[in-house]
Amino acid sequence: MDYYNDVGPDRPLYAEVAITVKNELINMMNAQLPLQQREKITALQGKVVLVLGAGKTGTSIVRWLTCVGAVVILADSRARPPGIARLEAEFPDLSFQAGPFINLNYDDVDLVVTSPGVPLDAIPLEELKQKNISVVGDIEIFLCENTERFESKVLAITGTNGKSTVTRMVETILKVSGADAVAVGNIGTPVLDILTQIVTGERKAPDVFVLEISSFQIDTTFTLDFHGAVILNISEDHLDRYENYEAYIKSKSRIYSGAGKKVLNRDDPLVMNSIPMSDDIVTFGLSQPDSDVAWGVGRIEEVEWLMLGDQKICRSDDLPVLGRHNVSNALAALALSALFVSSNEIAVNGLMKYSGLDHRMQMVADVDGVRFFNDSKATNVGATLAAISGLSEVAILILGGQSKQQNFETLTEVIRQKIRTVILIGQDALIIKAAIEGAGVPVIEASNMADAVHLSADIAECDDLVLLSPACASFDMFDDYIHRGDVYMEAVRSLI
Ligand code: UMA
Ligand code: ADP
Repeated sequence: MDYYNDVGPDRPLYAEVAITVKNELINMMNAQLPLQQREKITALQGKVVLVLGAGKTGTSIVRWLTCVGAVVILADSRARPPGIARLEAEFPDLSFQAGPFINLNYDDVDLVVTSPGVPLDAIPLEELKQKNISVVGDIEIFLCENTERFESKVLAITGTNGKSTVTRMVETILKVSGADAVAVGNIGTPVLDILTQIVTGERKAPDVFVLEISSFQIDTTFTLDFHGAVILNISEDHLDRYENYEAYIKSKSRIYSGAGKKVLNRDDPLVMNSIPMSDDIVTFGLSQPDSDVAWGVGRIEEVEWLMLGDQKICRSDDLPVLGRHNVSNALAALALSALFVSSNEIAVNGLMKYSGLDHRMQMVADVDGVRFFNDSKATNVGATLAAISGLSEVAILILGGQSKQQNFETLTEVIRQKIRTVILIGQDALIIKAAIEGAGVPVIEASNMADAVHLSADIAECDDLVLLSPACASFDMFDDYIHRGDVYMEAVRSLI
């Protein structure tokens, strides 16, 4: 079970419990917040607010609520969650309750604010509905407060893969264009931490919040009214949290429910079918743009260009990132940024300053003509598929870990086309081996990451590329994807 998407060394013990978000639960959440209730969220002085989850988000919620004068109770399923000591030091009077949320006493509670990692079926929604107690996430509070107090613009970015990349690209483009932009949300900076800093005078409200929002966060947000929003792509992930794939798709689609510009991926039929066509839609994709509000690519005299309608924007081989998926990400970032940056030239300047994120197609070293890339953040098949598809050369692929019941056969065709040898690591190596058999390339099992790197160095020929893109969670061997990438890079550097 991996509803932490491979982040954080503190895997929860309660993860053994079967968890699904049923469609009715999301519907119940959607229906429970009529307009008149929203003021409850922004007028919390003296109100009793129960915060579920003592992680990064929970901590930011406690800070915010304390700042606005609410009476805070913090709850966590674990007796001593890792952040609790720091929170107790920061808030000595904090009331903390441990144990299953179903067993908590909600009688005197005015509002429940939950963390994204808490599955909805861990919360007694029916009981809370009867007691007229709303359940919201931190993003809902942030959006309501922002509308009431600051009126900063909000751009929202979701998708199965590429969220952090596009969020940082947009932030960089906007900053270079002179706007005060800040990336927040699922990318790792909880929105309420920034709001607290604004109201305490530590920083001013930015012109634009670039919000990376996960489907878990969308499920507890109701004021989904963004200046612009994009679903980058949809493929199977988090199926341990959703009743089925349809529920996951439905969750993502809600990002378009507001009034702003909707940016859609032409190459992804699930995204294109998620809302009816309308005037406020802009598209992007790896095909020739078919209208003047479409972003795409076009070939002119043997050169591939990123284009808006029939205007050339920049050469794709000038982009500072590797792979076709990153061309798609760059187009999405340009399309969203265009809501604020009037000149394409300035936007391109910004895009060129984006330096890439660690553990995403990160170049590690060139060892005797063999280039090693670290794509440890590829924790699902969709990400690895994109990474391999985007390669123009032959590669050796290091794959494996916890397979999360994904369908690895999806990789067979690209492996056949682009991969010379697959090296498998991790607990589900045999399952993956059976699934990719049809590719007809040699598959070798390695005992650990160092072994995998040494094997790949032995096999590789000059001009080959070695790619760690595991398509799996890492918890069987590592603390998280960052640890996995670091171990890989250390092994690669030891070859030099
Ligand atoms: N907890 C319970 N009971 C439960 C589940 C969790 O008590 O049933 C407690 C845990 O014991 C722990 C706390 O909740 O003390 C953790 O809360 P959390 O899982 O919501 O994690 P946070 O630290 O608050 O981090 C969250 C996001 N995590 C998840 O959605 C799982 C972070 O995204 C995000 O950066 C952060 O808020 C700030 O917004 C990470 C992620 O993996 C990167 N996101 C997934 C993804 O990208 O696919 C959705
Ligand atoms: P997220 O924040 O959605 O997890 P990241 O930008 O951190 O996305 O990238 C995660 C993984 O997905 C990386 O391995 C990266 O190479 C891959 N990836 C990035 N963009 C895309 C895309 N548009 N389509 C498919 N995979 C992608």
